[in-house]
Amino acid sequence: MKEIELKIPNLGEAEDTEIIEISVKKGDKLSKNDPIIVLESEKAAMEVPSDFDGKIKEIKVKEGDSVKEGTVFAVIEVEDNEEPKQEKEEIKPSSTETSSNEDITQRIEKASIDFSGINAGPAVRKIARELEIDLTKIIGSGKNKMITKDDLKNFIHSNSSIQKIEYADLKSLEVFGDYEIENQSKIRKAGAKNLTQSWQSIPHVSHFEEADITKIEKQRKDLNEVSAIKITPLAYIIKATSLALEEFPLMNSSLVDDGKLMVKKYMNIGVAVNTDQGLVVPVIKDVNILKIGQIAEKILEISIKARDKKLMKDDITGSTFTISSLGGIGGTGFSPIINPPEVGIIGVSRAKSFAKIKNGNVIETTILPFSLSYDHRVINGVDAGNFMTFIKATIEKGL
Ligand code: CAO
Repeated sequence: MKEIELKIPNLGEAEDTEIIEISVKKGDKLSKNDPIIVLESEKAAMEVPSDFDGKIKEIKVKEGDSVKEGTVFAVIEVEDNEEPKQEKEEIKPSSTETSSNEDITQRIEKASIDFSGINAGPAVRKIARELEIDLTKIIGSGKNKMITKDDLKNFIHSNSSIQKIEYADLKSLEVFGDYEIENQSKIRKAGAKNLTQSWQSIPHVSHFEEADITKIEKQRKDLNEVSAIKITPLAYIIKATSLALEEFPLMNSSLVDDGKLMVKKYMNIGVAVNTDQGLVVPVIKDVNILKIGQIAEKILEISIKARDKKLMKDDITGSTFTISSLGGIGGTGFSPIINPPEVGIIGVSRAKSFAKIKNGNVIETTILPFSLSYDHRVINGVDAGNFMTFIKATIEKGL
């Protein structure tokens, strides 16, 4: 291996050049032509790409530094036999007076989106190209109406399908009476953001079902006579759901990248736990291989950890499906909000006793209402119906 100093190339007529972006960090592996830094002069901005395949050993500049031709801005570690590109091009800026800058602009844009005549630097163009943003729709606030990164960010925010969270105006409300202002915990704030994002970006549909849990209730009570820890109906629902996820893998999937479906082969169920700081969703891993008693232990363990603020990153990541239970509280049904990137969530409500007529006799049954909210981009009504019918049948036949 050898180390090579990377120097600011010939910048043509550009003077007073400033580093506006460092696109890499120490240790990053680079291929030839990967961008390393973006320079900006009064007239233009330009991207300096790598001439080598290698690993960044050191960055010698920081954003905001002024540089000139020959300034060493980084050191790259390359294979001994690595040679720089054959023809070393002069880097020319993509300036407002576009005539002298066509080559770099074209090289960067790869002609995929026509930005000709647009006054924007390569960094802005690069992001716009990646996000398929039409720069002609943005009015630049820079010199000569140059589109700056902030212009682009503002455009993305104001046009994003994921809108900012809207809050009520305090001033217009305070006229109606006394009030107190309370700060929100970080968990509540993060929850508000995630829920808003999920609600706005996923087409949710909810499906409602009921299961006769008379049989498992008897089994549960018998188990509770001998079990050291309390087993609640939730353990059975988690078990039945894990079996349903095995049977209907579509429900255990995520939409990824450009819309491909990632179907996961492991079943990790997130359980919504209410805490003083807000809602958290610890994960029970590999639920499908756990027995009812083990699931009950896990529910207890994660709820204690959640309420004692002892959850670690590993406890709250990697879920493939979520269950939210309000069974301990009440309600006859609710539509839970999907926990992205999952495609479904089950909401459990409170079981009630009903009188049922069977063979002319009145018998007591316990009915559990539960619901499923699903991502309609992935799951159709029939898929949801089959999934819920499977859970109902699994619970009713006993686990
Ligand atoms: N039907 C009838 N009774 C139920 C029931 C159901 N579906 N689910 C639980 N119960 C009973 C339990 O058996 C227990 O009864 P006892 O007190 O007589 O023993 C009681 O209700 C309390 O149960 P629990 O809530 O402590 O235990 P759980 O296993 O059902 O739930 C946990 C654990 C951590 C999920 C729960 O405590 C919790 O935090 N729930 C709130 C989740 C939440 O906020 N969801 C909403 C998200 S959307 O905003």
